[in-house]
Parts: sequence; structure tokens; C-alpha cells
Amino acid sequence: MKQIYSARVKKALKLLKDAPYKATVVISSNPHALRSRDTHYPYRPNSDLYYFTGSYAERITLVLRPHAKDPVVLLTYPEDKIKAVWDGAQPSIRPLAKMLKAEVITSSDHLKSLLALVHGSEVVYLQSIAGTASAALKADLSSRSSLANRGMPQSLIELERFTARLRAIKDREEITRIKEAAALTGDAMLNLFPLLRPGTPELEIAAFLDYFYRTNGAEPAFSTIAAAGRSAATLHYHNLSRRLADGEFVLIDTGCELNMYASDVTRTIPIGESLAPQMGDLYEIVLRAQLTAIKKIKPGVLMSDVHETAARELAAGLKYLGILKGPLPQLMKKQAYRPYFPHGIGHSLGIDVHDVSLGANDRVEKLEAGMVVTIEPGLYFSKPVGPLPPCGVRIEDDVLVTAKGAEVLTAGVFPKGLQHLIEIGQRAAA
Ligand SMILES: [Mn+2]
Repeated sequence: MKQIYSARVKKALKLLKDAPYKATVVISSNPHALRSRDTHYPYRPNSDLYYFTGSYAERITLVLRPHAKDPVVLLTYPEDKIKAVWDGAQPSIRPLAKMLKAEVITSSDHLKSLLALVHGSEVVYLQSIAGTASAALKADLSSRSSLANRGMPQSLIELERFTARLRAIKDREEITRIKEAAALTGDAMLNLFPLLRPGTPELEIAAFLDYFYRTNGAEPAFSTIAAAGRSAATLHYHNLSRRLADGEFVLIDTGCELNMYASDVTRTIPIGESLAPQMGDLYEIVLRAQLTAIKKIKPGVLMSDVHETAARELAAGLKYLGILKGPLPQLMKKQAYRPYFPHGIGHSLGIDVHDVSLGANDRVEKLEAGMVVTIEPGLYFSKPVGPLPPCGVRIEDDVLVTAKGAEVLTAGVFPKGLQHLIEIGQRAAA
């Protein structure tokens, strides 16, 4: 298990060494995020630092510089006995240093240490996260006159430009962890059954899922969306102030972070006994778009192609419902579906729920074996349109790109077939 981290560091060093310039990477742990005044959010390790160390240690910085005598350096602060009284003692970083064959520098001035460590490099990859030593170095280097910068890296590049090359392609351990996070989300959704009936507050659905995650060693990977009826037309709906109602959908977009890896799933479930046939049609259109998009996935395909595939199905469906009119090629050319399908088809998934991508954005990402992406088409109506009341349908799964095609990592999460979902709703309502 532990070799995965040293193997990743080794791979990073090799990538850096193969570059035609002398490059150094500086990755700091996250600062504590302030919630308000003197209360903080629970601590979460920095994703890039975690990727290379597997460590939850705070106030450390990892430096990778393959051209130096000590290519791996860990910066740490001297022990703070008073802080330890309040927050508990920090675990020793010696085992981590041993695992990564790192030299440890204990210093109370990390900026000063970093300036010495990057001297002689031409390029340095740095973070922009306020409060990190890496960002402090970035600010310092960019504020200097060129004279004062002699011997210092002239090129300061955003860290993610480097780490994305590694993190975008998931190794076996990462895929296992994403699958475990997906399985836990599946369990949580199955345990949700009895709440899927008219009268349940949206908030109760979200609170139940959060409770389930936390009592199973995980936590929500993002704020759970539970959107009943018209609420679902708001893409990032967080009010959670309505109740589930008979004949409406509830859209549940949820995921957990387990062992630092995320799942991200959306299911849209009919509530009660009286779903209008047009609502059923709407559901089937989105499901068909999702299945067609997943079928399109294989190495070499662009995410924009996958998007286009889903969009064509959605446009054809909107035409069938009488909401769009005209020949399909023209509707596609005009992107007439955009008001109803305003977001992208998906995003990469990993340590971060919106994980790093190799393209300039998610849409131009060229798929490679080992990438994990979400596929999440949807249709949303903020006002009544034709026979449809204000509502939204989205269906989202997590998909691994394999050598030949795709593997749905969330296949076991929750049924997607409409008839099955209607039966679940009817059973919950009875
Ligand atoms: Mn998503």
C-alpha cells in the first residue's frame, strides 16, 4: 500500500527530470479554512499533497527537485507544545520521510527555506492557495526585481499544470477507492427508500445521506442536493425548503468522500402514485441520453463528442415532447437545447469531486484509459413548458475509461429504470 506514494513521487521526479529545464515542485499542506471568526471547517488535506504522501499532516511542504543532491525534501515546523495542548500533538513526519526517502528540514521560516531550495531552478510549480508556504514563495518571487531574482526560477507555473498529468489517470488503488466511495453512496441511497414518499422534507433526505456517510467513516463530498419538483430547475439548489409531493420528481445529487476519494451520483425519482405520462417521457429521454453518452466513451474520444451525443438525444426528445420544433440538424446547430440542458455532460472525478483535467476545460478533455468521469445529462424547466410543470431530471454515474470502452463504477448504486423507480415510490408511499 505504502509503495503507491513513493511510486508516485518517483514518477513525478522522472517527469521533472525529463523536462528540458531544471524544474522544482513545491506542494504545501492546506491551511485551516475559516468558517466564521474563530471557528474553522474540519481540516481537509490538500489533494496534491495527499496524492504524493497519503499524509494528513498539517503545516508541511513537500519539495521535489530531481537535479539536486536531495531530490525529496519535507519542510516541517518545530514542535509547538502550546498548540499541541489545544489540538493534540501532530504526528511525527519521520515515517513519511522514511517512506519517501526525504530529507527533513525543521524550520520556523518556510519561505526562507524554500528560497534556498528553489535557487538554481529555472521553473517552479507553485500553489495559489492563500496561507500556504508555496503561495508565499510565489508572491515573494513575483514581487522581486529581476536583479534580486538572479539564480531564482524565472518561470512560475501553477502546480496543477504539473500534477494533473499524473492525477488525471487513476491507478488501481485510486479506482478501488472510488468504487468504495460509490458503494457507500449506493448503500446510503438504498437506505433512503422509506423517505421517498410525499411529505418528506428535502432537508431530511440530505440530512439522512450526510448522517449515513458520517456514521460509515466518510463525509459528504459536496453539499447534498435534494430537490423536489420545481426546486430541481435550480442547478445548484441548496435551500432544501420544500417537501416531496405526489406526482413530482425528487432529484438527489449526492456523493461521499471515503479515504480521500469521491463518488458523485444523481438519481431522479418519481414520488407517489400519480406521475404524468409526459413526466415519464421526460425521464426516459434523459436516461436514453445518458446511456447513449456512456456507450460513446472510449480512449481517444473527446468529452465534447460525448456531450454532443447526449445533447442530440436530448434535442430529439425535446422535439418529441413538442417543446422544440424544426429539423434536428438545425436544432443541433443552433444548440436549441441549451436553455434546457445548460451544463456540461460531466467532469473528471477522483480525490476532488471536480478533479483535475488534462484539457483546458472538461469539454475538450481527450479521454484516456484510467480516467474517471461523471456522465450527467439533464433537462430543466424553471417555468411550465407545454405539458410539463417546472421540474428537472438529471441522471449521473461515475465512469472509468477502460482500454476498450467504459466501466460504470456506480452500476450498483440505485435502479435507473423508470418502472422500477415508480414501484419504489409506490412502496414507500403505501
Ligand atoms: Mn457531478
